[in-house]
Amino acid sequence: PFLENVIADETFREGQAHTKLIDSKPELLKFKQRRDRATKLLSYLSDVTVNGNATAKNWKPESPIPQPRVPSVGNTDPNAPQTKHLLTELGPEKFCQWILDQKRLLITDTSMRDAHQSLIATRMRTTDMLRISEVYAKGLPQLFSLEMWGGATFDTAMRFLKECPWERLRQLRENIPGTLFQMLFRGSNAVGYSNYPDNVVAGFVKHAADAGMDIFRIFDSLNYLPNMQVAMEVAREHGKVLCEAAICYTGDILDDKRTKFSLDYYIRKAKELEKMGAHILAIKDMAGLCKPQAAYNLVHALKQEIGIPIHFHTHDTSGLNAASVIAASRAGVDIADLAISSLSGSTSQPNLNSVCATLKNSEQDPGLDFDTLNDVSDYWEEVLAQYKPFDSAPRAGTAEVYEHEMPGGQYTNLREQANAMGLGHRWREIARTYAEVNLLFGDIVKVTPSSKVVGDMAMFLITRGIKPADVPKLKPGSIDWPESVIDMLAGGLGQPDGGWPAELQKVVLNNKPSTTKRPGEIAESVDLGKTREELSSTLKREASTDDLYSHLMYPQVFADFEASRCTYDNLSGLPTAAFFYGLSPGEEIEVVIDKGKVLFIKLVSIGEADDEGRRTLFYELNGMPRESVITDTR
Ligand code: 3PY
Ligand code: ZN
Repeated sequence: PFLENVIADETFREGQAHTKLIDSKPELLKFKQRRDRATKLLSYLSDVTVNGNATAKNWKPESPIPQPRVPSVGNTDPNAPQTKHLLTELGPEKFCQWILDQKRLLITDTSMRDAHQSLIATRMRTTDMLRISEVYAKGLPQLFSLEMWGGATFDTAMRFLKECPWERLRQLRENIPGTLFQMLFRGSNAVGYSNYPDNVVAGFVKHAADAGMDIFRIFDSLNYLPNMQVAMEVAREHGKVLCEAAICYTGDILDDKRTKFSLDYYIRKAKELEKMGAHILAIKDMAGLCKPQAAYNLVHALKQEIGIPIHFHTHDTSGLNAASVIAASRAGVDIADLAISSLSGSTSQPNLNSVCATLKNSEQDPGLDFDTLNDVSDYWEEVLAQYKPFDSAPRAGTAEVYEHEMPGGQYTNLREQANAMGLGHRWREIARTYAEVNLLFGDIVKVTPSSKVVGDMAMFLITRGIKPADVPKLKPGSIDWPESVIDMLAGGLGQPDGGWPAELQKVVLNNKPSTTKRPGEIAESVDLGKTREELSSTLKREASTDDLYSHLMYPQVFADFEASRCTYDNLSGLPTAAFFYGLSPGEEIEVVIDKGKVLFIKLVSIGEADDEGRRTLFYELNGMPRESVITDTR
């Protein structure tokens, strides 16, 4: 074990070992702890190698997938003013004036959040982000921000990747100190799917800001603005971060018959958000419904009505939303969300590289370096190859989105769910039912979590052969409706404009209580001190603030994550292919276990199963033979 430590040491590996190495690095003698970690890692690798990974559908590549190649940092511009430094220097108000003063279109790269949420079910692992972080930090200093946290990444990190979301945030912050970080925050639903008490929402925002978050894009899934107030106030009053409040775009402002979501509706919401203290307004077009002319009209009108910068977010589900970004830019939008080429298109954001190329030689040229953009795209393409079982986004754009209005992040999930239930061949019908359920609910904004409720109801009705239009005629109490539908119609997510349809409420609620009050007003505060004490006693260690908020958001997911950490330790340094698919005999990987500490693991061979199904796997760990036994449960 001592030799394993020496071999894993960076100084030794760089050939600078000398006889005083041990004197200067007493930690080399801490081999017991390291040995434990290595044993746990081998035990994870053995399990996934022999039994597969159920969350990756037990898919195996035909041949080992190599680690994606990291490009060298190319053309850096040390004089480019980096946004994080500017925000620190100027403070939020003056920084917003700086944004307004820029002629160029400022760009947010969504590759590390919405792009992978919308293309590969939010499965991108921290190591794939960290390995390219230096190229972002030094090669793309002109980026306005990186959206790299929040939305579905918080629970997915723990649930499927066995990673701590807070560690991801801190590690990326350390590696990318100059570019603003941005997160998606679901207002009173925080990073969850239901309402949380006000003090939990407030504490979460404060803790994320302390951990390195800069821009909080806050929205409500029904555009019910009172649900956004608490988070907005904390972000606003923090003093060092930006409160970006979003209007969620749905419907079509170009369609005179769709009167509920008219241009006036969005202007009214935007003005209210400006009054509530937003530093920036986001247009959150989560389904990609904002057609180019609509984007132009909307931005043009908003620019006359509000004084704060405007940030445009869309998805490319229709295949033509890059045109909407260009149109928004022509109308004077300040910032736009885009994804690097290989992670763009379809249910993800439009293509960052191509939009930049289109704007070159115009006043709006974002000024990013094309060689670096192409290098980063090559890197993400190789990263994507590791996530094949999760890659289910449609290959080409589809106009069907204007009918169903599903958010980009939900489309692939619902399609997967339909496939898993053997209903894949009835997709068009499911999409149509989703649209009809929206009308049944009174034509609402559909974004997490309201979109999930529409999806739950659509699947529920399809599997029972009930037509959405027939629901209001059913007898109250005759059907056990999905919990999420009952909660939403009882007011648990807040109120849509115009309220919930009364007939439908009667059928679904069947005399269960409902409210039109803001849900956070009713939810009791959590005693944070007491919760922390209880958590510490469950964990049998001091619960950190990270632990506290992970637990408050997702108690069971956090408990399972903690159990995985106890069994296997921290798995986030494993290369992605090894994490999902295990190793093939002869394959060797490098595992970063701490900064500057690498383990070299080679799988030599897999032994035959004994009578009880146990197999011994033979490894070399930093050149030394090691064995690990696992029960074959296939
Ligand atoms: C989320 O809430 O995760 C979303 O991406 C909504 O668009
Ligand atoms: Zn989105």
